Amino acid sequence: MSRLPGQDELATLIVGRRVVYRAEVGSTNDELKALADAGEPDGTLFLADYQVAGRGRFDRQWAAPPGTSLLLSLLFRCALPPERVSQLTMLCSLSVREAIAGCAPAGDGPQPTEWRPELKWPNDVLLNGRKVAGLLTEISFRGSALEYVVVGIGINVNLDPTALPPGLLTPATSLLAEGRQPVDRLALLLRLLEGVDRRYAALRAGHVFTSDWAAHLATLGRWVSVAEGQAIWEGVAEAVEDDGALRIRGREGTVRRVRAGDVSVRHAG
Ligand code: BT5
Repeated sequence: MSRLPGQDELATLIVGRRVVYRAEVGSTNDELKALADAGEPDGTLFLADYQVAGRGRFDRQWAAPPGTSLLLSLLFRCALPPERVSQLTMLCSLSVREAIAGCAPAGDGPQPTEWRPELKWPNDVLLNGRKVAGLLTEISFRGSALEYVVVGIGINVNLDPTALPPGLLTPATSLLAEGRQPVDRLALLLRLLEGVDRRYAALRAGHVFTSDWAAHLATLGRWVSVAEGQAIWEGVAEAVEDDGALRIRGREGTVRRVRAGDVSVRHAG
């Protein structure tokens, strides 16, 4: 980052009030978990310009050439029952999609360009059908109680998607590729932190984000195929539940709840 968010320009109560920046790290999630174990406060933001070991789910790689992306992790310490942790992922991905929507270029015609990013269960953000961001939520327990949650967020901002490794799970894009002009990463970060802070306050006041999240989910109502470990479930994605599970109704009417997995949308039913 050319500079970090100044506390005077950040209109948040908790999220990003403390910022730790390193130009290059292994993974921002790993760095923030180590800091959390040492007592960092609720809302701490860990930011990097390059990760040599950026991770997705199931230890997959998250790739981003240096200085092209937003690579960050947020620390949440709140008394949530473990089955509600997905609400933190939901509120963060809703904030990512809102922040991205606010980056649409002005356009040269009378109509401004409109971006409608969508969510892909369980943790992707899509722009024009391609993956523009991914989230990785990790939880630490003390005994059976939640100690803290780290939500890692990677957003493809000014990168050339063709520079990413071949064979990605979902075709990728970036804000630069879609808008054909660079996006100010600091402005995007400030918008993101403000959205997360506002929604985090609502969560602590008892708000549930499931219906808002479901409203932006590209997957609902479509015929999907979900890989869960070695198993593959096919059916219509009917609903998401408060714990983040996807409910799928199979051809023979059986209903299955899938908690973690990879979904691909199929055209045929
Ligand atoms: C994710 O996992 O999408 C979660 C990504 C989270 C990354 C952030 S960056 C900051 C923080 N620190 C970390 O170490 N991680 C978090 P998953 O759904 O498992 O998708 C991973 C897959 O996405 C990979 O196997 C690739 O196929 C693909 N991929 C890798 N880099 C990508 C990119 N820049 N854009 C789009 N797809 C990518």
